Amino acid sequence: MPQLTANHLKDRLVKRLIIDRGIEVSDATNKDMYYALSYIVNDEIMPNWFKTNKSYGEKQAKQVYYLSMEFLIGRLLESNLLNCGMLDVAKEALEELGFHSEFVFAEERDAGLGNGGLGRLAACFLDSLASLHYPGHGYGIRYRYGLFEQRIIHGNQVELPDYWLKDSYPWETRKEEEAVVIQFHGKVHMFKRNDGSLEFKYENTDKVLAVPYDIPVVGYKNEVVNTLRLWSAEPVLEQNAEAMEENREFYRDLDHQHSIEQISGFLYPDDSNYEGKELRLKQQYFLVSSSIQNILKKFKKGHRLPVSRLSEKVVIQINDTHPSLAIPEMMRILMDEERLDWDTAWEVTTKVFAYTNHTTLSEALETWPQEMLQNLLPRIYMIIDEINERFCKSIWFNYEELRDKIPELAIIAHGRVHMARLAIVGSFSVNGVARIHTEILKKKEMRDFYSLFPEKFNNKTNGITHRRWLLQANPKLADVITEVIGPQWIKRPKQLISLLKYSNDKALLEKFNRVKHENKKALANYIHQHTGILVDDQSIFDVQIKRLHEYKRQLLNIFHVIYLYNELKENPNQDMTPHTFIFGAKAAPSYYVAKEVIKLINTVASIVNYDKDIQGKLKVIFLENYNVSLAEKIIPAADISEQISTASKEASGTGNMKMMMNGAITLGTMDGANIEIHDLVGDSNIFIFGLTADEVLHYYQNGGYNARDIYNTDDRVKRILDQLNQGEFGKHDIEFKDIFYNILYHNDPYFVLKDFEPYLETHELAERAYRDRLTWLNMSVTNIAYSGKFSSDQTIREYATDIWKIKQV
Ligand code: 26W
Repeated sequence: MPQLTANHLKDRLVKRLIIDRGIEVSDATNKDMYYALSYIVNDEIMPNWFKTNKSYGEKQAKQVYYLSMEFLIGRLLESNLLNCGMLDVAKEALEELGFHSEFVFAEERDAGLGNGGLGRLAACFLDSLASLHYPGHGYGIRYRYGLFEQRIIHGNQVELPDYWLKDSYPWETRKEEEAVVIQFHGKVHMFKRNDGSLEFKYENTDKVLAVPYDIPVVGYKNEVVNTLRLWSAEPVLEQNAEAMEENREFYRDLDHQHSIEQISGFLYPDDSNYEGKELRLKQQYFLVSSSIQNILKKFKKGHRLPVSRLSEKVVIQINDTHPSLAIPEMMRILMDEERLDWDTAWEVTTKVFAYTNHTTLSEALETWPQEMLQNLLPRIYMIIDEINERFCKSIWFNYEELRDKIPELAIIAHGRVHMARLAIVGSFSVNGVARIHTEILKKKEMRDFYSLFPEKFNNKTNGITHRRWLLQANPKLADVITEVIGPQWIKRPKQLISLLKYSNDKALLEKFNRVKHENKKALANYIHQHTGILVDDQSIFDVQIKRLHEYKRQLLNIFHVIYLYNELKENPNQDMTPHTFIFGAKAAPSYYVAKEVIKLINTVASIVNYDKDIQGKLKVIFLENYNVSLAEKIIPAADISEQISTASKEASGTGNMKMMMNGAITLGTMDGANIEIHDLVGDSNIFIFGLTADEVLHYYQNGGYNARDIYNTDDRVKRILDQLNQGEFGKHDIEFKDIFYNILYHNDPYFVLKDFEPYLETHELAERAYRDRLTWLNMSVTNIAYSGKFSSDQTIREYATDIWKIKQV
């Protein structure tokens, strides 16, 4: 590609504005500019997209398909520019035309097609697949409404619909000619063929059309463009003139149409919380049926091989159990359409699927009511039933010692279909997302399955794309790094390790310090604009950003803030480094306790931020509508990264890695990937506190500890809980009583009180360390240096070699 210059790009923008929008630059808004630039970037992407697809075809490469109900991709213009190698030129061209690139990029609505960690991981993986030149694509749902938009009104979370497709979305291409039909309900008829084999026919099914919309996934400066294919549900257009004539029928049809479009209508906002809603089951089958049909169609078009050899060319990763119906769906097509017998179909299927588990929380486990599945997907249910029968029989005959355990292993048990069990039985690989998480799966949660299939289990510690989370989100830091160690780290992030050589170089540390401070100033500005609150950019920026969940313990964090506030009220002249606590978190709309915690954080903020007595030493900021774009603003400015889940509960975490890569120091428990961060940087570059996973699990086995003892003996704790109970933080004296009861009457199931004292002590250590600037900066650079290990490029290489057996092409 000839080198694109800013002048050249300016010309193209000017032309584009006239041709597409009929306006001159002087009349163009940021939005006009956003579209003009996006279409130009598309022009660059399209030929490479075509070329990539062609080369995969020619090379007959094995493909990996990542099936996920969520892809939290955020905005694409800036990352596409970056990956196309056009970002600097584009920024220059925009500035010269009188536009701020930041405002132009901000015109794009976040594609919030995910809840949190699982969806963002899928997005990072796509970026790495394309950047490493792997033939890998995503399949998901094109929800018309993404994750709700959060507003905070009088301290409470209010949810607004996220109609992200309101304006046209420049990155998608509708591929109507590749639409497929999905069938629900109906009756299954069984016939015997002449050769004695069985044939299944479906009657009176409800048909839905799945129409794909393709989004390009651009690799970093390598001319590779992979595909994220999102399915949209539409009515199948059968010309039924008679029905249309009758008005009543017409309206019935509108209803019908509406109920079909509902299937891709909205993303369920529950994170780690299973609800057995039929519409969600429909969504899952809609995703897997359209994707599997499409995968097989492509396989047959691209290869002369029989479908019995599918696993030589195709591997499918299922992102948690949500797409696990893909397993019986594959069996259905192989048997009912491709006419394979059961054993051959099963052999093919179990060589194609691999399953990733993302949580051990029992409330997240998917089990569908048997009748619901049977009624919605009769043929799929028959197949699951058969898989179950054969599986249970094989245990009965081959594993006598597990006979008693059959009810706990069976896929269908007590009237429910257990999706994790189906996923394990139907896959050749089962992986957890951090070392400790995989160990807990093997030793506890999936122990018996591990004894049955030890060879299936493996660990793949999560990762994050350093392109979005460092190069794009923190260009100043990226520049300093390149200045010091050269640009090789961009393609080989592990080379960040060379920074260690300079971690005592004062002049250099000063540069890192300056970058962090500039990022803090930028965030302080954002905070001021959006909340009206002035924060001190010299204060410690202490950040906890993630979904709101009891196990993540935002409550522990805010208890600490209340404690500091109480201390300062008693002794306003106390010597304390000014501290800004920053929160971002969405609660599932139906999660009452989580919403109470949001209210508490906002209430504490409204008291602390305006109290003159404490001389601005403490600020509490809750930033509303935490999403990918907001994360990109907050993370580069973080000093302390709060990763304080109850040990054993956070499968991995990925925000911990993002903040580490941006020079924040982790203050956290020995949980998830924090443990692996600790392994790398060592005791002196991380602040670890609290119960270990073993201790937590031990307490659970023995009925917990006594929370009341701590309430009765620790004055600081008593003070805080009484303040909640007596309404000191509320307009009404009942406010926050539920939090009080939850802790004392449910015996503090997440060990907030138990870990409180070590948490305070560790914060004191961190504050002391922060004052020693050189030591702190050294810690910060050490963290950046080791963070290359957590690039999703590394994770994807491990998936590719250990599980997928695919090659870079
Ligand atoms: C059906 C309801 C439901 C919805 C979402 C159940 C479970 C989920 C996800 C599995 C929750 C999730 O996002 N888990 C997070 O996955 C991240 C990526 O692996 C991990 O880093 C987080 O620790 C884990 O909580």
